Amino acid sequence: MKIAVFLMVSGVLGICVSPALAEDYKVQMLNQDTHGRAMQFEPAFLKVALGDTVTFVTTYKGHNSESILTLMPEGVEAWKGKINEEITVLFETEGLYAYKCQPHLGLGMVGLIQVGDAPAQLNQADVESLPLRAEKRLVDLLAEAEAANGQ
Ligand SMILES: [Cu+2]
Repeated sequence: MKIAVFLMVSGVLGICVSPALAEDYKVQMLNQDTHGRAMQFEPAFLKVALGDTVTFVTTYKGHNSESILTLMPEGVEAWKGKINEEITVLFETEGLYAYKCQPHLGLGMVGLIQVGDAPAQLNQADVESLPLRAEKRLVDLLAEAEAANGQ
């Protein structure tokens, strides 16, 4: 009897996390990445599936992760971690999401997450409105996204 109940419950949970088991990715907030670049997220570009989560890990102090409001799909909820806060973000809408570390935006501490396979575009003017080093970094990450999509 207990086994039957257990199977029923796991069956229900199985429906909730369909179609596939969601994954949790980790992005570290670093003073220096493995390429020797100061103040970076790593990996700074991530391609995930719908329903996956990304956890921003406080490897070093003094960083946060927050959405860049102009550089994400319209109508989705933004996120804003506090400094030194480890947060987990759930992605339920396909598209490209750029994010930043607020204290180090001017140093180019930005990241990019692609959710799903659909090619998406960010508004060029909004990319160019970032501080120069953040803009350059994001342009590099967009090129990584294109490469990952085989474009
Ligand atoms: Cu930072």
